[in-house]
Amino acid sequence: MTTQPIAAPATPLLPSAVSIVRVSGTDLHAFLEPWISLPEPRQAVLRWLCWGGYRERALVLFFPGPGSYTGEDLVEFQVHGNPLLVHRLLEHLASLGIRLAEPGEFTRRSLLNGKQGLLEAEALRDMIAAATDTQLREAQARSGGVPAWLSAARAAIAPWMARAEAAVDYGEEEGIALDLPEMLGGLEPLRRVFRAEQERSRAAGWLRDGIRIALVGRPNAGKSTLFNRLAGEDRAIVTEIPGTTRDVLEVRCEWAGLPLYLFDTAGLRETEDPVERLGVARVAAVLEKVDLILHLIPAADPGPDPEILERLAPFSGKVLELRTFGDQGSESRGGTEYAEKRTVSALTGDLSVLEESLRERFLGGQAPDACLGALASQRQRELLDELVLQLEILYQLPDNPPPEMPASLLQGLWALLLRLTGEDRAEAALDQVFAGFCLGK
Ligand SMILES: Nc1nc2c(ncn2[C@@H]2O[C@H](COP(=O)(O)OP(=O)(O)O)[C@@H](O)[C@H]2O)c(=O)[nH]1
Ligand SMILES: [Mg+2]
Repeated sequence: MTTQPIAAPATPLLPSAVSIVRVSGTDLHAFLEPWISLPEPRQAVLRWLCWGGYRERALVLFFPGPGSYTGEDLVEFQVHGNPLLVHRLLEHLASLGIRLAEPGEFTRRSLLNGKQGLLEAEALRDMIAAATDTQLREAQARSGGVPAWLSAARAAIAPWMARAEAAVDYGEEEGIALDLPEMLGGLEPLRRVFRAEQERSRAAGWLRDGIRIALVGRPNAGKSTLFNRLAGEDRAIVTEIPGTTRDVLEVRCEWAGLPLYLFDTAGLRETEDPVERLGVARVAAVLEKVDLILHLIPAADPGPDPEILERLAPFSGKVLELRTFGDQGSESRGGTEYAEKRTVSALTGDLSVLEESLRERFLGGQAPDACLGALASQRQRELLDELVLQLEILYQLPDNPPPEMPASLLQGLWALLLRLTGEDRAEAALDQVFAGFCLGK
């Protein structure tokens, strides 16, 4: 297939040592040779690039298709890292008939040319976007493409699909029937694998996307101290003066292997101070959007503040109460049974109870590493959920159904498997995936 050649900066447009401009197309000689002679394949060669009054000495590489990243001819210009120079070079390439690429278009071409699959492309996109160590490792764990369990699922479903279709086409005259109980027995291991992977992918989704957590509680409950402790840096001001934190502070960090977005909030209380009041109002918007609300209650308090409980009531499903000041003696902690539950100390860093609770809630009790390699993006998780649903419907079929019923359900499963790996070439799905890419990848 002939395509119009594309070009894009592969490096950020910032003053830097080197900028790379990449060009991909089915026959780049035709477009570039009138201007420069291309070097031998896969050799870095210095060339003077001259156009419109500019004179740039660049390193040029040529990767002929199909053995290139995109599967097409690929040329890389390594020029001095001046953003204006890169713009001028791209303009010149445009005058040669090489247009600016869309975000992700290089990878999209590599996909269409069979150089990589959609799952690999998604892993690549997520790897580039990863901001914490766990996110980086999570994305890298998916870089191998189609996981073994998915290939096994296809191998398990294919023969049943063939038999179901034969039963539909020839059943009556040839006496071919589909033995439903036998099939359901045969697919039972797959059913277990799907469910296990669904669990793992829920957890992997949190690792990929990060967990948004708001810290709330009465003034001086230790919110900012915990915020700083989890973030590993002194971001929020901590004093013993109630009402110190007035705005919502946000930090992105990784703690206990979990990528977190933390929101430190103003203490939730009625206040006359107009600035503090605005801070309290902002908390409401944060509570809406977070995945978890950590309600901090000093262990010496007799219990949670009723006014705060009332404010948190609409979010009760995502509130976790934590007792703070766990380092202080149990007498000063009120000595009640309530005070002993879920106690942490931000001062000493004894936060094991919090770590355990987060793992329980978001990773199904597993360690972050146990979730690596599972399907993780929203697109992948939604398709996996649908796979599980579809397979369950097979198990709900009445006895001796007409063969069309299992046959169409199996075809549905098959279509979902193809959509997951992008082999159905559905443009809408590709658009969704590649919208998240940066220019030049
Ligand atoms: N002993 C002890 N003091 C703490 C702990 N957490 C916070 N503090 C102290 O309590 C006071 C209020 O803490 P701060 O984090 O500003 O509370 P906030 O108003 O909820 O943000 C400060 O003097 C902190 O040093 C803790 O776990 N143990
Ligand atoms: Mg504070």
